[in-house]
Amino acid sequence: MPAYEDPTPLTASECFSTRRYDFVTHATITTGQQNVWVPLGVKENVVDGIHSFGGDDNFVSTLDGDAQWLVIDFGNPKKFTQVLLIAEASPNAAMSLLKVEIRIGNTTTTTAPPAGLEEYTLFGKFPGPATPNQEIMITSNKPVSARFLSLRKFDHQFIFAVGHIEVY
Ligand SMILES: [Ca+2]
Repeated sequence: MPAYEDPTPLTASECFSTRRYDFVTHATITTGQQNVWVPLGVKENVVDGIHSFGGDDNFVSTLDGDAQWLVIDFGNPKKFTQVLLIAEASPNAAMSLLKVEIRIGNTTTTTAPPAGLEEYTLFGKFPGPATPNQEIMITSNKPVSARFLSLRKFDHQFIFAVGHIEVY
């Protein structure tokens, strides 16, 4: 078998998909402190455009309440109506994803997160608790335009973990 070669305009075929473009893919992400006991729980897991529904495909924070947030920067304002959250695969999802607020904004906050996230407009809430790999779709009643999307967890009895986020 020949080794893989990247397609050229002459060898590639066009591919059409009805899948909507997810604005989170390859966006920039900032989070509270990652949990050192979960070395694979890096924030980049949330914005790589892939979700395996496996145990290692999450961002995982520390137990510290000040670490239980994330901000996604799309680079420029995007218009969307839906935010999809996917909980971690473990039964711990019941403790790692609940009492979450999603907020949106168009500038960086003047006060550092997580407190500064109050400056953003509320998009929706997920009271939880989540079930393993639960797909949580939060829909706005009208399209919004925002460059920044934040998540903040308000129950700090356990770590904050989120497997995946998509925005349409
Ligand atoms: Ca991922």
